[in-house]
Amino acid sequence: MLTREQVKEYDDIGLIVIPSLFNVHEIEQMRQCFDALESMSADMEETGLRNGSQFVLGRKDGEQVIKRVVWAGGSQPYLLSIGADPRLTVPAAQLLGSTSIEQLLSQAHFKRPNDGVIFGWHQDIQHRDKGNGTWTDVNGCGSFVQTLIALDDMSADSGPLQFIPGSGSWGRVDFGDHDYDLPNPVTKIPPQFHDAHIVTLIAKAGDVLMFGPYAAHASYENTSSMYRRVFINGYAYPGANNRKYPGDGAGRTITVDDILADPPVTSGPVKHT
Ligand SMILES: O=C(O)CCC(=O)C(=O)O
Repeated sequence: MLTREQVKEYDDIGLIVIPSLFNVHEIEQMRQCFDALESMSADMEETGLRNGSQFVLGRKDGEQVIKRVVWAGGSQPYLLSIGADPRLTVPAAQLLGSTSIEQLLSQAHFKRPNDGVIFGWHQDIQHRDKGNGTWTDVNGCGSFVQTLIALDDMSADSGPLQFIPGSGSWGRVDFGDHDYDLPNPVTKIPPQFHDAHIVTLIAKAGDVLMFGPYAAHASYENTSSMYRRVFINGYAYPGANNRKYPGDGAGRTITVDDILADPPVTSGPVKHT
């Protein structure tokens, strides 16, 4: 469970960092799953579904770029078990105010050195609520919690997450269309956004960041010589999402009482050819 102070920090600032939530062995297992995903993508020519995970691919200088793997747990049971782990799901349930939560995201970001992958300024609500009734804010607090596990140290030059403290209480603002490939920091500047307020989050492998759907954040190219991998698990209040996410089993319901009674059994990475 999160402490009262952590919940207050989440409410006031919009983001909390929980240091060393996963240990070295677990991080190594997650990295091996990422290696397996990378191998699976090697002969893929274009974006598509493979073994239950959706690979979003691009190209830079003739080389394949993995922009993200959506529902990475679809092909990697260990990642799926991490998505049900009480260290993520209990705080998510607490922040959402429901013992039953829907897991929408199990997403792998690789950010290989100089691969051009960026995530321009946005709020996650832009990706949840696509209009036309795709999203309902059932709990009145945005109904979504994002968790991000650092699999590598996030340093100033490895494309770390940047964030605006206090943005969690902005509600939805307009950053314009969020195009992952655009090099410009913001496509539209909402009045609340000021460069001077940006903080860069330096994290260690094993640390976890948690934030809500209105937290304004971005991250830029990894110009270091090391990978900057993060594993993202996102949870919604039941009934908030009205859209089908790609990947086998995406949108599963997790009941925290069940998880605490019977914690997930973890297995190793799966290499699909
Ligand atoms: O991998 C990153 O730095 C981007 C994370 C992000 O934009 C998100 O979790 O919504």
